[in-house]
Amino acid sequence: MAASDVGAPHKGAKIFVTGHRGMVGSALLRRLQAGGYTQVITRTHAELDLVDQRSVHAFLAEEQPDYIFIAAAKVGGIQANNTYRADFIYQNLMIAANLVHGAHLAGVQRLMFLASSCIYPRDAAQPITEDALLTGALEATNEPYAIAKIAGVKLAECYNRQHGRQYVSVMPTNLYGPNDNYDLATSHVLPALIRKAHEAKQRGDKQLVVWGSGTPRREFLYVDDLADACVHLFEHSYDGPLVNIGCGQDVTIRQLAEVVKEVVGCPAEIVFDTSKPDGTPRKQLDVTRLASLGWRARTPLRDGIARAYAAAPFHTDNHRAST
Ligand code: GFB
Repeated sequence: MAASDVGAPHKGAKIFVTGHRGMVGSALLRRLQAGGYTQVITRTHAELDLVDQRSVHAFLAEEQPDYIFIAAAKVGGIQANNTYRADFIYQNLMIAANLVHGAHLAGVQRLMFLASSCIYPRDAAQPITEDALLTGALEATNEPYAIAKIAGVKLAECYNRQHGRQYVSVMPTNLYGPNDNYDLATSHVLPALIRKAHEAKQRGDKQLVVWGSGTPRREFLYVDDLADACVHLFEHSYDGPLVNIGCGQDVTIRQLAEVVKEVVGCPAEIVFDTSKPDGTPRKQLDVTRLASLGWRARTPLRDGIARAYAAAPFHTDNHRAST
């Protein structure tokens, strides 16, 4: 494993952040700008379709970035993953392959590929260490997404082995924060619960409907903490094996719903819709490797939820500000 200040990037390095309008990419952008990086480049989907090999390769050959953060992905919650299975596997495979191979062709020596904790086996021992990858069957609801992300991790690894590249993969846990997706049909659980609690409070509903049994456990990391961890690895020129990025603590979905209710100030009673899937019973990341590299999460869950709620597009203050 390598983490050193040797060859640490200079503030004028040309850094390409993919997916900068999404939750993760926008957090990376904020963090890099706050860190004084002066040449961060971005492209909207309309300007550059990352699924299109020819465009991506031409763009990278022309721009010659020093570093790429691969934060772009087709993402969604349990229902979106399970429903749009073809979109999830195809788009994520293409994004990873086009960017990794295109980076290599353009002579880009270093990049970071962001995978996800759901690529570990469904029944991995907890907390999940990095070496659990590919040791068992995947969770069915997100298998297409997981297969594509595993391919991305392996692509990076293969270009390192065959071509001496320094392509790093990180494994974030479940994320939340500003610019999250609040569409109830496609979102992850945390934004969904924030929105449901907000609307239940406004309407004076008696019940707050939570999917599944409430017993699955999930670990949640505030997205600005994730961005900070990624930039920490980048600044220390980390070029070792896969690194989990999490906070090291998990909660049940029921506990999460209780915290969200309190933060939002929603008095409704929690009820469970067990016709919806639970997904993986538990996926807590072991963050020993990340801690040994000198980083730990800072934002407590309750504070992060309060910040996410304050930034949500439907929050009263934001609504007033935008009308
Ligand atoms: O966040 P989530 O959609 O995805 O769901 P996963 C987590 C848990 O929360 C499941 C429950 O047990 C859901 O049934 N849940 C309760 C809800 N209420 C709700 C709700 O209103 N909306 C949603 N969405 N869930 C995803 C993967 O898995 O995690 C992706 O499918 C990705 O591939 C992502 O890896 C991080 O944590 O189960």
